[in-house]
Amino acid sequence: MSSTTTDGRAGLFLVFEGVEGAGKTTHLRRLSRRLDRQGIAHIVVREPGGTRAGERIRDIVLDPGSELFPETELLLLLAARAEFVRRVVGPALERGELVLGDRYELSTLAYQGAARGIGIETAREVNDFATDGLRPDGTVLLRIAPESGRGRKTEAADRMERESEAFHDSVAEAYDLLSRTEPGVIVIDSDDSPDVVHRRIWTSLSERWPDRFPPGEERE
Ligand code: T5A
Repeated sequence: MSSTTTDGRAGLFLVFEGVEGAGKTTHLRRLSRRLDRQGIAHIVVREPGGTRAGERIRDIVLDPGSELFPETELLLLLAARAEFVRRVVGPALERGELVLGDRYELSTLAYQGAARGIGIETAREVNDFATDGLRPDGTVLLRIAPESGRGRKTEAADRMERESEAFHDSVAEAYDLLSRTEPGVIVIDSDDSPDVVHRRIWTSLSERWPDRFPPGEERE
């Protein structure tokens, strides 16, 4: 069964957000495995990336050797997003698919708008131009203290992860603010075991979209 969202599209676009190491990738994978087991069609996409050009832009933005002004970083990320919404997300939603995204506009508002100092409203305006106003139906914000999230990471730090503690604190503060001011943000406490956090996520999603996330316990 496909649900029709408030703006009439057949698909459903849900985005996972949070600071570094909040568990977005971990929980999207787990959600995807559970949806597969239940035979519920979906795609998982990540940003920056998701298209050939977008993956190349991702390499530039995350390369510790790249020197970028905040404006350059914003425009690169949104160039990637312009491709991503037109080639991937928009067509998938038109086909009625469930699209699960690893980061989207809240990342831009928090990282570039707030932490880089461009301004949330300026970042939003450029974002709206890039996306033609395409909004997610819901955003799952995995909340964890930035130092705890960073403490979970084991791989070499990329360009964003190498930023100062103050930068990452500012990202976290912006997410907190946006969780109160932006529509459709579902805050999930992520500082718990993966099993507990997964149950929280599934329960929240099944309360809102039971046809895509059937209520009940997880069965392996
Ligand atoms: N960016 C992106 C912008 O600045 N502006 C934008 O507009 C966009 C779209 C993307 C970077 O780009 C920036 C933000 C980012 O800095 P990325 O590599 O995609 O770079 O970075 P992240 O999305 O932050 O990915 P991370 O891997 O850092 O974080 P995740 O996905 O939240 O965390 P995850 O799932 O990989 O987990 C990290 C570790 O923690 C463990 C996992 O096993 C893993 O080892 N873990 C847990 N451990 C204990 N308990 C739990 N509950 C755990 N959950 C996960």
